Amino acid sequence: MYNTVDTLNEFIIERQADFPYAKGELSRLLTHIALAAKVVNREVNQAGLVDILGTTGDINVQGETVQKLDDFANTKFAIALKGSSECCGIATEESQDIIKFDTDMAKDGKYIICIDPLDGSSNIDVNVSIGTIFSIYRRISPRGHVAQLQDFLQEGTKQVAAGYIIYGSSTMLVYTTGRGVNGFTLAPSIGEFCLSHRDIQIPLNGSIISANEGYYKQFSAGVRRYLDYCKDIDEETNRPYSSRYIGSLVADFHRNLLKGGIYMYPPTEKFKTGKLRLIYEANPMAMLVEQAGGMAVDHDGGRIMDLVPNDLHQRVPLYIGSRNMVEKLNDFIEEEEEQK
Ligand code: P6P
Repeated sequence: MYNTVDTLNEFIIERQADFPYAKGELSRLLTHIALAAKVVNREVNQAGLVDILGTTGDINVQGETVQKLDDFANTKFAIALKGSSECCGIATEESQDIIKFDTDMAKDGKYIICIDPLDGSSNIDVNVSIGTIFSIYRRISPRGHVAQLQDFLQEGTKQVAAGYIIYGSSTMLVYTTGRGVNGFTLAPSIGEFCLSHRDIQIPLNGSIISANEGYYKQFSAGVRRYLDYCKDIDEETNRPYSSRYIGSLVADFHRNLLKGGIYMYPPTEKFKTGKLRLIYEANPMAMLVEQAGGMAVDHDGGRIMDLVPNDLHQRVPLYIGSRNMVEKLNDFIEEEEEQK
């Protein structure tokens, strides 16, 4: 008797029943995202072999050099989302303004998507895992017309779905529609994402800290004290913790989601409001981590998903991961504030 394999498509259909009023639009959208992920995955895996490495010479809205694979991923996801006819527009890291889809079917689309097509792309040339991050909202502008900016400036609590694809030793798609987090591993032999991590829960405690400690001296006193606390020797609380940081949010987040840990990007001299972008990095990761039992806050200890965006590319400080670790960091930051 062979083991039945839950493919992503089967899982999406099964779970659609959870949403009695769902008519399949979100399911179709997720299916198109998975298709684009397979196309991007093929190129990422061959990046060292075909002329897709290196840069296009363009500079994106972040002032970062656009790697060819960035461009490729951005185009493939935009084509797939436009073709789904369920999405009326996207906000992407690679474009200053929203991209409004103008076909009649797309204009009638119920959803908008915020996407970082290839996060961590500076790691492409050194073969470190990179990822795609996406966040799905219901539009608030009237259907039958092009998307409007306010569709994209909703707080994270309004997300209907969020997820990422990690292009690593294996390629995985991890997503939530607000009923838990599930992970699917791409089986190249059959070209299907298969359920491999059902109902992911992040450990309440962890012993991994992920931060660029090259900026340690630029961090606030509270953050520095937390990092020092993590390095104290205390067997009872399993310290010192391990430091794991590979400069690719999706890869660092994914490891901490499965094993427990905290990812931190505090304010620095260069990024005084943090480096991570709210609508297509922090919010989707915050929805995932909360659905998995974790926590995501900014430097004031406020819930990331409560922040009301005022700009498509707004940056925020991000502390995200195991609940007890995020709360402990928050205590150190609050203590610092009280001493001011
Ligand atoms: P730094 C990649 O550019 C990214 O947005 C995240 O994926 C990653 O965690 C972070 O920036 C790395 O930033 O300043 O440590 O190189």
